[in-house]
Amino acid sequence: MEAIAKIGGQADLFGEPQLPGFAQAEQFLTTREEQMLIAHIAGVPLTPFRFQQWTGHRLTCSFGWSYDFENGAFARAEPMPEWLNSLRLRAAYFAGLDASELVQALVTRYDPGAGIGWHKDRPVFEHVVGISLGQAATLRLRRRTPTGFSRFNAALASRSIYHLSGEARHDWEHGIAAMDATRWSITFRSLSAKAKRMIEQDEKKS
Ligand SMILES: O=C(O)CCC(=O)C(=O)O
Repeated sequence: MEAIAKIGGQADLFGEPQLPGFAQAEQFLTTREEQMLIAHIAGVPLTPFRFQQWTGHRLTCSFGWSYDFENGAFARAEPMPEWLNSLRLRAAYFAGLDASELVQALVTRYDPGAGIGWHKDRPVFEHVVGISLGQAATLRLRRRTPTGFSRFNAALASRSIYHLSGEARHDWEHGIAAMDATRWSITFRSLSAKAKRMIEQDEKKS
């Protein structure tokens, strides 16, 4: 499985990502695998994403670890279900990671009209590896400059995968505009050094 680094739908023939830390590949899943994953997600207890007083239109469920945007709590969550095991292995291979590092999986359903606003992932997480199902979307990335923003748009075809790390993950914000048909995503995350230290300290105390 050779990953071709792409951005904005343009293949980079030299395999170098045009935005450092961003890589993606299309046709990561077959149509049958996509349908099976969507069927599994139908059995997941998804709940509306909540941020303080605000309820988002997208529905989510965390496995492994969860970050609660209402109170900032970072805690262990339900273990990853078995049906995510082989996907996690393949996602880790794509990202050049060991599967054991991808300890969190966030399953998200975006119904028509739902998207995700500009953000950087929480500092407790490090690598982000996302798989897209259903409606195609555009991952928008932006970084503040002295005069405004630098921007990149990356097409997220259904059944494709992307990896955010380093500069793309830490220095750039990302978001997805609202879509007019349902999209699902499964994002795997590793923990940051900071989170690992926090967990170690907590375990020593208990
Ligand atoms: O749905 C996606 O692929 C992106 C999700 C995302 O940015 C997030 O959960 O922080």
